[in-house]
Parts: sequence; C-alpha cells; structure tokens
Amino acid sequence: MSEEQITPNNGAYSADSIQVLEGLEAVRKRPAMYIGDISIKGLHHLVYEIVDNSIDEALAGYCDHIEVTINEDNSVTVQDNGRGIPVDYHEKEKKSAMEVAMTVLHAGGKFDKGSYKVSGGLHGVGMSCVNALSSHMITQVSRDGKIYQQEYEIGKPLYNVKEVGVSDHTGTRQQFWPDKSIFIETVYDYKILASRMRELAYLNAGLRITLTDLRVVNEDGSFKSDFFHSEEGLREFVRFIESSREHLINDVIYLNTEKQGVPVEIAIMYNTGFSENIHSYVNNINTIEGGTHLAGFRRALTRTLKKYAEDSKMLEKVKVDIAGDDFREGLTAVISIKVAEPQFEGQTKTKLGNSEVMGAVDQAVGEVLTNYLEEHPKEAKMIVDKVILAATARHAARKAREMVQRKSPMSGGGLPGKLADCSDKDPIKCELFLVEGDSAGGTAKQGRNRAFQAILPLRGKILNVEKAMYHKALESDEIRNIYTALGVTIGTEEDSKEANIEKLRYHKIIIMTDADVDGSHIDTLIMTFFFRYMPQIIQNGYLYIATPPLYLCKKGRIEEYCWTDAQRQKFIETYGGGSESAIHTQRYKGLGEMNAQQLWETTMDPEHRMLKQINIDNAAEADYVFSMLMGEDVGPRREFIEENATYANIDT
Ligand code: 0RA
Repeated sequence: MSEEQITPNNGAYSADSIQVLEGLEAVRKRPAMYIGDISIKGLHHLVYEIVDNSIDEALAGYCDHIEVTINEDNSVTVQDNGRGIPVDYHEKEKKSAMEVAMTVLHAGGKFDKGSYKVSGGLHGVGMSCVNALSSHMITQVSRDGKIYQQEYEIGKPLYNVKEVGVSDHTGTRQQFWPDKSIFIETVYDYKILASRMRELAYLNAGLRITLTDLRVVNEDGSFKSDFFHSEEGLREFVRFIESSREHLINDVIYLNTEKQGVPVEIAIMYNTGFSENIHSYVNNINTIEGGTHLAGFRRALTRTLKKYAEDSKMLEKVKVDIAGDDFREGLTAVISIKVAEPQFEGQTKTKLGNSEVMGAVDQAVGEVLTNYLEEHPKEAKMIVDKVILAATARHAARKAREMVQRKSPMSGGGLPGKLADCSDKDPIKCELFLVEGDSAGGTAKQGRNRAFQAILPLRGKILNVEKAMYHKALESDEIRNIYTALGVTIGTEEDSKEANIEKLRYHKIIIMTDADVDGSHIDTLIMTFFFRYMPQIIQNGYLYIATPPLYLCKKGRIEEYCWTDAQRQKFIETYGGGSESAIHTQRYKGLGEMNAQQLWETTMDPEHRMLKQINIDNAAEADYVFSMLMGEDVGPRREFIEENATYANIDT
C-alpha cells in the first residue's frame, strides 16, 4: 500500500527491542493511521481496542464478564474474567509473553486462538497501540494463583513482568491514561462508551458488560453505572431498534448458523414505515459502507420474496414492475458475521470486500426466509402486499422526482427563489445556512459573507420524513428547495432512493435555528431528513448546527456574549461583584432579536462562531433515536428530551 504500512515480524516473538521501539514510535508519530483520529473519536477508540481483546477471549469461550470503569482522573480500566494474557518467559525473546503482547505492534494476532480469532477492531492494532498512545499503562494478569504486573510509559516497560500478589481467579486488568500530548480531548464521554457497550452486548449474546463512571456519584452514594447483557442477542437488538415503530408483523425472523465456515447471525423485522434500515457488522464492527455480506443479504431477500410472490400468484394483477428497493421498505435488519481475515475497503474502511462471504449469507438467508414464508402464509401475504404497495408508490415517486430534477440547477431549472447563493463556486469553501424562518433568514442574508456563505430560509417546521412516504416528501416545497439548493440529484435509473452527492455545492451545511425548544425540534427534523435521505452528508462530516448565544451581557462599555447560564453568572461575578443590578443582560430568545452585525459576530463568522458537527457514532442507536423522537409514543420521547435537553434552562 503505502510506505507508512508497518509490517509485523513474521516469526512469533522474533522482534528485537529496536524494532519494537520503531513500531511504537510509528504509532505515536502517526496516531491517526492506527486509531482513526486524535479527537474524541480516537480517544474512545482506545477503550474499544482494549475491550476487543476481552471480547476475543469471550468468543473463545473463556470469559463472560467485562468491567469497564472510567476513573476519576479520566484513565480507563478494563477488567475481564478470561484466562489472562500468558506470562510465560520466552527464551528466545528474553521477555515475558505479556510484554510482547503489550509492546509489539500486531502481537495480539500472534496468539493462536483457533479459527474464531476474528477480532482486531476497526484498525486491528490492539493493545500495544493503546499502550504507545498512553502516558502510563498498567497491565495485571491473574493466572495460576498469582497476580503478575508490568507498567509502561508511552509504550515502554518500566520494569520486567513481576509477581505482585496472589489471586483465586483468572483474568486480565488493563488501566491506561491517554497521552495528553497526543489527544486533543482526554475527557471520556459516558454516553459514547455506553452506547458502544450496549451494542457489543447485543452482538455477543450472553456476555455481561458493566460500565461504571467513578466521576459521577448518584444521589444514593453509588457511582453512575450500567449493566449490559442480552440473552437473545440480535433478536433483542432488532426489537430495541424497532421499539418505537409500528410492527407490520410481530415476529422477528432470525437465523444463527454457519455457512462455508462463516458464522452468520441475522434478525429481521418488518414495520409499517417506508425506510430500509439494515445495520451490518463484521467482527463486531459496524460496516456502514456495507459490502459483500450486505449484497448477499439483499440478493437472497429479493430472490426469495419474488419467488414466493410469483409461486403464490400474488403478482398476477400487479401492473407496475417491482424493483429491489421495493422488497426492503419497512425492513429493519441486523446482520452480524464473523470473518477470520476481513478485507475492509472503502473511504472509511468499513466496507467488506471478502467475496466468499456473499454466497454464505445469501444461502443462509435464502433457506431461512423460504421456510418462514412457507410456514407463515398470513405474514407472508402481508410482506408481499407491502412490497406491491412500495412498487406502486415508487411509480408515483418517480413523477415527483422528475419534478425535482427538472428544477435542479444542472438541468437549467435554476436555484430556489428563496436561496441567496454565494459567489464562490468551490464546494469545499462554500457554506449553506438553513435558517429557521424568513425573518431570521433576512438578517442572515445581511450579515453573511456573500463570497462563501449562502442562505436558504426555511418555513418553520419541515416535513417529518419519518412519517411520510418517499414521494410525499419529494412533494414538499421545503425539501425540494433543500435538494435543489444542494445541487444533488436523487436516485439513479434503477429508481434507487440514494442521493448522488457528487455534485454537492457546499461542504458545510449549517442548520441555524432559535436557541429554544422549537428550534431544537426543527434541528431534529432537518437532521432526520439528512439521516434518512442523505446519510453520506453526515458520514462525510458536512452537517453542522450553529450555536447562537443565549445572552448579551453589558457593563458600561464592556460587552460579552454568553452561551450558557454559567458564563452569564461569571460575567455578573466578574463585572458586577456578584450582583445582577448595575449589569445589563439581554436574553436572546430568537435569532430575529439579533441584528445582522450581531448574528455575524456570534454565529456566522468562522473566526468566532462555534459549530457543532453532527456525526453518527452508532447508526443502530441513531436509527432507534430518530424513530423514537419522531414516532407516536410520548413517554420515551419526553424521557429522552429531559435527559438530553440543552435548553432546559429556558422558559418556553
Ligand atoms: C492468548 C492466549 C490465552 C489468553 C489470551 C491470549 C488472552 C488475552 C487477553 C487480552 C485481554 N484479555 C485477555 N485474555 C486472554 C490463553 C493462554 C492459556 O491459558 O492457554
């Protein structure tokens, strides 16, 4: 590939110490190559790498409990009850196997764990990589009645492996302190870890995972903690994702088998909605770009349903043609497979390339689905009826889409009348603000830098795409305006719903709404639209939310914008001696209360503004959250909003 590729030593434990240092030095020089990035994402990735090793031990059948603890100082401890990393001394290597595992890049893969050694995590570099990126790390192994320990600084051992005590159990305990000189952010986010641990529990039925945060004490004196455990695995996972949707049929169609040496586990549900939600995993990694396993799944689904529908003569009266997409409307599925040597391709290395997997998944799904349809004629009819409905709707959508296409910039139809475009044409430099309301839109038009900032005012709440059929969404003026302003085309000749974002005219799309509950509702509606219809925009990091200030605080000639109550309080303390009288604070309830200059200074000027980038850490959870937020059920929605409200302090 490139000269940056690190080649592991072929013979096990044959690395001499110089090579070892070179290996870990490379990790510290180019950390992003090994863990993705050095932001909050990479920081959390360190935990996943360590947990992956314990999961391997669980897959091998020797471990059933993993405890992850965020310590007060933002170090993290991962403890498992497996056999413990081997500690035997290697004559040739002149060091303990444990030291090799912790200090040699890729050493993790050299332990022979048989055919189910499938791990590696996304970047597959294991414990030594985490060690190299930690200012300090302590490894403790309980084995053979003893506790063995070694400590490291930036990956270098501080002493030889030594005995530090006795133990009546086995297991591995890893504690690491992410290096502050490497990571931009070193404070762990409980929610991000919790969401991954929940996912891992569903993906590995039977495994128990405890997550504890020693930085947060509950009212009863205990620490913040969650326990994740799923006896039924993907069956429960798909029910969790679907819990806010109306089911078309109540069954989960489930299979857990092995074909051509590939373990395949799949759970499928049908809902009455219109989107296709397939979440696929390879070795516990979410393959958001899909690949051969997804292709095999789709092929089997289409073939099997088509054959059933034809054999049962249900298609005889159907006038329209049926396309691949029609078979997947309202389908939610989780696919999890294990591959010994996965080939990850694509932009984000989350697309499976192994060709042998396609047939394995195809065969497994074909068999199980055929049986299900034969044994459940009532449910089978409901599924096929839904497919026919989808095909009919798609034909209506084609007309709606042609309307949009005709109006798109490429076909000369011109841009939406409401759009105030920028003069620059280079998408990388250009920004589009989606602004709540015509009045704020007007202010933004005056305040912007017209060279690279375009403004599209939106009329209040855009359509909730979670509840609308595709062709209805395309009939909405606001949604059509967004498509045309962005310059993307929708679908291909095969009537796919996928948007083609190659022609995207802006690489920053910024949602700008009032800092109140209505505003955050509009944020959610727009994010839902992008998540369902143009997920690539989010995946590429193009979607942002602007953060207008809540207050303008004044004392004489001193003026300061404040984004939180704490900042306002601090201003009062600093300039008013703690007293609010003397001080003038102006509460901005909406964008409209700022003049063009203020809006520019606080919210639009790249030099001073703060943008929140929208990214999907966990697509399956996002799928659930969006369907829940936009669904019928008030209870879970209120709970979620109360827990996550940013604007709870604002009168509404
Ligand atoms: C290789 C062999 C054996 C255990 C492990 C690796 C192991 C590694 C890690 C990393 C984190 N937790 C772990 N638990 C186990 C088994 C050696 C034996 O007892 O035969």
